[in-house]
Amino acid sequence: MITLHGFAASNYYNLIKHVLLYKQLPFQENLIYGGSDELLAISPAGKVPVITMDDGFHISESSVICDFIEDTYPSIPLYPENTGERAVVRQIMKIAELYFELPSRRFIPYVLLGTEVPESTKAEVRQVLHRGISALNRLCKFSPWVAGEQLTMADIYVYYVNTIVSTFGSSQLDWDILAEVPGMKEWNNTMSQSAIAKSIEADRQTNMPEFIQKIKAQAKAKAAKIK
Ligand SMILES: N[C@@H](CCC(=O)N[C@@H](CS)C(=O)NCC(=O)O)C(=O)O
Repeated sequence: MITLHGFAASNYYNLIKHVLLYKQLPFQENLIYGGSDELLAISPAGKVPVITMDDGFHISESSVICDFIEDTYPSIPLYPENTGERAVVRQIMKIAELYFELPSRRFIPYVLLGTEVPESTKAEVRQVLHRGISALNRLCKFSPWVAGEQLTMADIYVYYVNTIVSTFGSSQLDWDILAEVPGMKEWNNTMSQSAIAKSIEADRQTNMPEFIQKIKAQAKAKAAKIK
């Protein structure tokens, strides 16, 4: 059976969990947080999610895990058959990661430590997000799914990216970023209504207090070391 390592407060973890559930693959969850030797032993960058296969093979990096799952378990496909169309799905995922997810994540350390985000950081983030908005405007179809008629990996990927983008867009930039891509809010709402997305959201909310406690304890330990 596949083991999915990580924690439910992580949107990256949740996107892989959504893929496994969508493809109806049996898996077990192993609760593990960042910064542990146990995690470094299976994830070169010490990041979650990671999956472990029955034969002890470990793989990390969400988009790589998505491809690996699809290649290993092609039934209930999440990529189109046509190679060009597959590439477009991956292009949407990459653009969402680079120009939506990663800039939005720059706010996380400030929010967790309860400190003000410098205006210069906000300006840099805004600039990258503008690039993401204009790229996704060109690429996303919402007819009815992100890449067209078939629900693909890009739908699952962008949906979990958007959890971070919309949270920090509104709290840090006072900006409804999803509204900048016509059709995205309606599609996002459809995605949130699926039984899989709802169960993952319930698990996220359950894990959030423990995750925040963990991060605060890690920050305290770091500060004590510096002293
Ligand atoms: N590039 C990685 C990023 C994953 C990532 O940032 N995971 C976060 C949780 S959402 C993490 O492991 N943080 C722990 C740490 O940085 O120590 C991916 O695509 O999977």
